[in-house]
Amino acid sequence: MRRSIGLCMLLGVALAAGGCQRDRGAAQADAGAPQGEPIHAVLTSPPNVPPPITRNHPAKVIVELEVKEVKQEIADGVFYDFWTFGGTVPGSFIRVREGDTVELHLKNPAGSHMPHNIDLHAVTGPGGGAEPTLTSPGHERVFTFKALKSGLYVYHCATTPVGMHIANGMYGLIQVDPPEGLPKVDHEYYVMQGDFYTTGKYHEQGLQAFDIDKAIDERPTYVLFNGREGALTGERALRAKVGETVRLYVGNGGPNLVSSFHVIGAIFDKVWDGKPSHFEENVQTTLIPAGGAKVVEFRAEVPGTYMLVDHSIFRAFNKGALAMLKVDGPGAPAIYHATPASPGTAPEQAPAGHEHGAPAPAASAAPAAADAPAGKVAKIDPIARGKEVFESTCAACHQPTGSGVPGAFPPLAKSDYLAADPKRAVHVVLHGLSGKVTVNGQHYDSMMPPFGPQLSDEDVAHVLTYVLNSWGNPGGRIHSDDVAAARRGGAKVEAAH
Ligand code: HEC
Ligand SMILES: [Cu+2]
Repeated sequence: MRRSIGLCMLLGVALAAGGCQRDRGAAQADAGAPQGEPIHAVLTSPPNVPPPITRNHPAKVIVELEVKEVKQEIADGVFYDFWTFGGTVPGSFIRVREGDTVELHLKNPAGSHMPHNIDLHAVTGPGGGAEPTLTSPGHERVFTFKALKSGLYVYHCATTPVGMHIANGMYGLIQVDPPEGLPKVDHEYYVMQGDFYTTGKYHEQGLQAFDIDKAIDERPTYVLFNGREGALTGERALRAKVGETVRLYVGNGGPNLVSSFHVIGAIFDKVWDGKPSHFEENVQTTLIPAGGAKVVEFRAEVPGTYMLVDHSIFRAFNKGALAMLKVDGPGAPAIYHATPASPGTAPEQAPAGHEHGAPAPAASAAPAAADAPAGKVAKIDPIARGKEVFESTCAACHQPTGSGVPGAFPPLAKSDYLAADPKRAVHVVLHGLSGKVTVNGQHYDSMMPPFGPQLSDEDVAHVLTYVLNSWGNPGGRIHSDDVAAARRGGAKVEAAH
């Protein structure tokens, strides 16, 4: 007791006198004074979450957070100068227990260009800690608060210009566990959405600067989970096994957009916002406001790849807001059973996880591309890369073997239309094709959607190079310069010929 009284006096400025009296009666509102030796918080990088708190008493918890300004890939071959808490977007995950007294150290290293601070939504008090943590490069500041209320909270930088600090990646999550803890699950993951504004277009290569006009107009170039297109796809997908329970801590850093968070093919058993014991059940899509967070839970029932998306769906397929959860294990035909397609009615190997004929995800979500070393884009094998783009983007219609589907999708294998003018195919992929076309003597009068908005110049070049060198086609090479020129030229192909 002497210890707590001593601490009360020490923190006299921060804690009201009433708080000190209450710790004798262990009032519920603030759970009393910290007990035992101070604890150093375990911080994790996304998608990892620190282990649950098993203590049965409040403690003093020391959190050491360092600001890092880092140049990182935001998409394949596209670089951005991120500002971060701990070197990642989103920042390090913090986990404490309700009633804990958190001593937060914010360090801003000497090499930084900006002052930074932190506003934690788990704080009760003006500015969430922003003012006492404002730290210039080369300094460290300390701020103490009591985590009064359990829940999942966003933290972010609140240094002017606030919008720019957030848009550059300065946000993360702090989970305040309830005193009784959360029910045990098999996997906990950390996923956070953010919108990004670059001067270049979507997938424009090289270092991209922040575009303040786009940010003010709320016209993001990228909408991403965990700060990079493909951060959680392919080899980096989240994992679970059939029968396991998955808990996602999902935040939205904004700065502008509200997320319609959805997992394609799953129904959330529980979703909560605020007090963990007050959850909703059987939720399909949950709104996550900018500066808000939700916890979602579900059980993996059927094996396969599940896409995590912002269901404002152009963001998912054209701006990058797409992650994956891969579930391994035995099939569950009583719950989900696919009748094999009769020949020609469906692609032979539809890429897993596509929602009802929705366009394939932007090709850069493909595993091999996600693993491409930074800055080595030029060394990509065009044929291998083109095959990936083809399988994720074109095969659903033209079939994995390029055979097409009679009456619906023309063949790309031995296509006389393609052979007659390979450069014309660049326009077809960029701008789409509609109206009457004749391929190998068969007439088609259908519509191919434009892929220009979702494929980079390189990917259009690679996929056509792959097509030209496959299935008995004449060979040849399309270069990204050809694609760039065709983009500038603009004109749509006149289908009838
Ligand atoms: C949603 C279905 C669909 C997807 C996906 C699709 N296409 Fe097409 N494609 C068509 C249709 C339909 C036509 C014929 C359009 C018409 O009838 O006017 C066509 C025509 C073509 C043609 C010219 C005709 C021929 O057979 O040579 C080429 C080349 C082509 N597509 C390439 C691609 C490539 C490369 C991709 C992937 C980047 C792709 N398509 C994705 C539906 C699709
Ligand atoms: Cu900042």
